[in-house]
Amino acid sequence: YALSAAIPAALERGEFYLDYQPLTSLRDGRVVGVEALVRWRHPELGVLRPDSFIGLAEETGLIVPLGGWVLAEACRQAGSWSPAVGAAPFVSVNLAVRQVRRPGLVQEVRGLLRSTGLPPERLQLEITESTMMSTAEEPVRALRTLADLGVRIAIDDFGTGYCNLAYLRDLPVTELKVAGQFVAGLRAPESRADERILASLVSLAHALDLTVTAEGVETAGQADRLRAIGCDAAQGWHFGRPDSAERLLARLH
Ligand code: G
Ligand code: G
Ligand code: MN
Ligand code: NA
Repeated sequence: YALSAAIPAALERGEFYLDYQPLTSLRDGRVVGVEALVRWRHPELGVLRPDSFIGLAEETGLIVPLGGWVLAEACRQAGSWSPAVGAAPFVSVNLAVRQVRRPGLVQEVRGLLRSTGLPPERLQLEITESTMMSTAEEPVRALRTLADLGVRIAIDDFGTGYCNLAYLRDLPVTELKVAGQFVAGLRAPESRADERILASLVSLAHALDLTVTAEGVETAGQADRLRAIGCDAAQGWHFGRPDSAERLLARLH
């Protein structure tokens, strides 16, 4: 708790920053999007990964100001990315359940799109299955309003939570991000189950007009299998580790 209590001062001192990990098209190898991943440059503890403070921030409610900063910073940076070759990538931002439940979410996002000039189609919001499950009518309306504006809505870590398929029907989802644990199984020749689960998820998603991004893709072999299955995009060490916006953009140019 000492760590999370330090979040407000750390926000004021500018100790948080964003790295970005590419989402790469399996069809043409283009970087179609980037996921924003927050880091904390802590003055005594060094650079902290999100798993060491996001959980605490969610418990204490400090995820609201921290997540708000992440959203604003991601929109600000992405708004400045001019298309290098073809379209500039969209930026994908993780939203905690408390951020989705907050009444002001639509206004916040609208304001950020206006002030940064980021087109709505270049913002993707990632929510988890558990966020969907615990989300009441009001937040669902907010997500629908955002989707109507053109903002993309992705379900993160799909397949690992309480996956109630009715939510795919009722929520304005545009993309499924399939959890890396299914992709890890593609390495083992005997793991036919993972490959069949992935192929079925891709069929389900495409039948519902959703795109599928596979997470945790670490090898060319996994990428080949995913391409054969019809998966749209991939994210993982094989395509690029999380890195600064500057280095990622330099790679794109
Ligand atoms: O950066 P890393 O690859 O260690 O990410 C670890 C986890 O932290 C991921 O599951 C990611 O979803 C989560 N995470 C990273 N940045 C954010 C953020 O800004 N907000 C929320 N809610 N979660 C984040
Ligand atoms: O939001 P999410 O929890 O999906 O965040 C992605 C997390 O997965 C981050 O912690 C990121 O560092 C991690 N990650 C990204 N690519 C890979 C990969 O290829 N393999 C593994 N094991 N982890 C990855
Ligand atoms: Mn994510
Ligand atoms: Na994920």
